[in-house]
Amino acid sequence: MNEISVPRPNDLDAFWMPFSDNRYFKSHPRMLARAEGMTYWTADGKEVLDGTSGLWCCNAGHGRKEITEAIQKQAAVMDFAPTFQLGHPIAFEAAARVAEITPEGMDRVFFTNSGSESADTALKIALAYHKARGESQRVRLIGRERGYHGVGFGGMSVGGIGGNRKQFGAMLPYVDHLPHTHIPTMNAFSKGQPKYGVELAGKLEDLVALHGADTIAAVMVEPMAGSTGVLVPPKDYLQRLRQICDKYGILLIFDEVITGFGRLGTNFGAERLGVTPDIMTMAKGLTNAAVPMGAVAVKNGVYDAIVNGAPDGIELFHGYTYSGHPLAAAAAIATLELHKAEDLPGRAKAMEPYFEEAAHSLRDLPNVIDIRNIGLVCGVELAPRPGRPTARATEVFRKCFDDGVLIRTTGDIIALSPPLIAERSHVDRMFGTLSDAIKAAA
Ligand code: PXG
Repeated sequence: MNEISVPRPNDLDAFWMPFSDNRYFKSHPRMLARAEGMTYWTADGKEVLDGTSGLWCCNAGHGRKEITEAIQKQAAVMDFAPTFQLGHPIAFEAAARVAEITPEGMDRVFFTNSGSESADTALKIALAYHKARGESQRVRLIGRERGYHGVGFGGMSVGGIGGNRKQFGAMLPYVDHLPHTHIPTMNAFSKGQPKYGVELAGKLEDLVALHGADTIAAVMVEPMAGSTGVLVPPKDYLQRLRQICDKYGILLIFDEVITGFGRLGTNFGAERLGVTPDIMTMAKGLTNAAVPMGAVAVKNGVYDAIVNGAPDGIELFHGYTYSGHPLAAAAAIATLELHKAEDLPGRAKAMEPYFEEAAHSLRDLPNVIDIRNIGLVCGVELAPRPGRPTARATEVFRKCFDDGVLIRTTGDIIALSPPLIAERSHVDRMFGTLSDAIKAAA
């Protein structure tokens, strides 16, 4: 193994870390220095089992040779080329590969560099679509409480996380929200889709009555809300949202940044949950996170309305310097090949029952108030320490890390979302270590 240069503590000042307690981290640094398969190694050589696929993104496991080599090869052939009014073959190939696995009829793909950019791109496409069809009064965007759509102004506004908004004052205007679907009194300890809550989709009818259907451009939801604590949609909820959107000509956007690329045991959440949106966002697993890349896939009719309906010249005044970046495109193609060759969504599906049982085996531990799961993801919700929300989960996180397992926490909810290559022995270790940490935090 090569020598890894580790910054000395007083070198930590310059990097303003994202979504982090900078002061705590810089006095208690936890550095990851190497990764392979299911495992990270810390800078001092300790092994840590990756229970979170990095940040829900390394679905094929770490250090996949096929992806690394594709990136290296592309970097040597052509590092960068513009995609504004020019093209390079690999970007078109990557888009075609994505279109191969999106739901039928969603064959047009716009490239971004992140989930946040994908969310904002999707919202802009929805607005441009209605304008192109002569309905420019449709400017209202509907999100959902506890929705996460990244940190751009569009995604932050349509998203439903108070903590992410409170520092920033004004949001996008003309935004409203559906209620979230988390009803622990009815659905605690559900396996897969919970039974109760379909009627919450009917709240869209209330927003239509309030604002007028002809002012609403789109509804954006995560098929399964990931980062706010693994909120699995109630049975028939998404079907009902789809029906109401159809009834009123409202576009349905699925944010598949987490649910895409096998996490739910299918290529996309849309497939697993049986509902096709008009627009879907993706990122993370698209390149296995080896190079940043996001994408937005749209129904062909959405593309046609905007592109074929436009006068000669640029049809959509939107894009990024790095849309379809050659290194990202190479990584995406190699990743999608791996997904197909190893049937990673199928592997996740095959592991789901074992993972589900392991997750629900924590049910009787102290302070566990809910466990929920679908595909290869689960949320374990803990009762907060009185007067100190998040403290208990933070203790669990730190103990798990010290004991060699990486988990993710949000509030007092623990999320596990391992790479789709996880074996039973990995699942056993993850939940065994988590179980000990929950007992220790009693
Ligand atoms: N949409 C969804 C559904 C996401 O989960 C984004 C958009 C934004 O993606 P970018 O690439 O701009 O970060 C995300 C990102 C967590 C966690 O701990 C989740 C995300 C990012 C970081 C941490 O749950 N999701």
